Amino acid sequence: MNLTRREMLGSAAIVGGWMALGADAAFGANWQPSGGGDPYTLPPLPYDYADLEPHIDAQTMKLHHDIHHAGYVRKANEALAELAQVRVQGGDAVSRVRTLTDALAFNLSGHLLHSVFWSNMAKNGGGAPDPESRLASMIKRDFGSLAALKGHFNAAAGQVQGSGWGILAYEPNSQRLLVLEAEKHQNFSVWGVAPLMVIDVWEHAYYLKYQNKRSEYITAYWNVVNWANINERLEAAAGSAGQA
Ligand code: MN3
Repeated sequence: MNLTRREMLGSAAIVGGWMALGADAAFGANWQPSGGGDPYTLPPLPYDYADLEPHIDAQTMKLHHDIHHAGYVRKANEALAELAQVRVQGGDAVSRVRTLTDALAFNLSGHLLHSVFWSNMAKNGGGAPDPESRLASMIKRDFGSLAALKGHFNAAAGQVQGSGWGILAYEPNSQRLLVLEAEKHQNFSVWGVAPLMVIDVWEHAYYLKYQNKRSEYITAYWNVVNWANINERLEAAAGSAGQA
């Protein structure tokens, strides 16, 4: 996936707390409208269900992608369609805007984060970022070391109350990396950031294999991290800014 600054700036969507810094750049090529039909489509996994074994099991990957992620895509499309109906109907129907906007934020944020999540992982992943990469130098500058980032990220993901995400994001105003967490898919988000590396800590992401041991799942995640993808996302989001 080659992402350019132009593509990144090509569209900015503001959705439920996420400003997508360029749709393709932040979320991959398949999340956005493709002409006719539904605005959002489920991106295929970039690998086979079993490719992340033994760290993430094939059954979890299949259910997670084919059922859970697909559900967010479908419901985001439904929310948009219902909002369009409300605009036409007017009158009492307008009272549904708050509920539908909430549904749009939740489901579209879920779609976007899952799209990032799949691409953040790879068969034979793990290790560390290329030491020559912008990602490696920004991690060192903003966190001190990769180990410090991992400790911070693990804590954020581990401490999410209930269902949510751990997130490494690029914040364009300060041109820095931030570790964030999200409850559900959208709460605690920060305007304007580009999610670079995310981990889903909803129980559906790990319970079949790890049961209640979320921390073991988070530890295992580092064995499948696709650092090249994360650096690519950073390059697309940061462009010529913030050269570390
Ligand atoms: Mn999920």
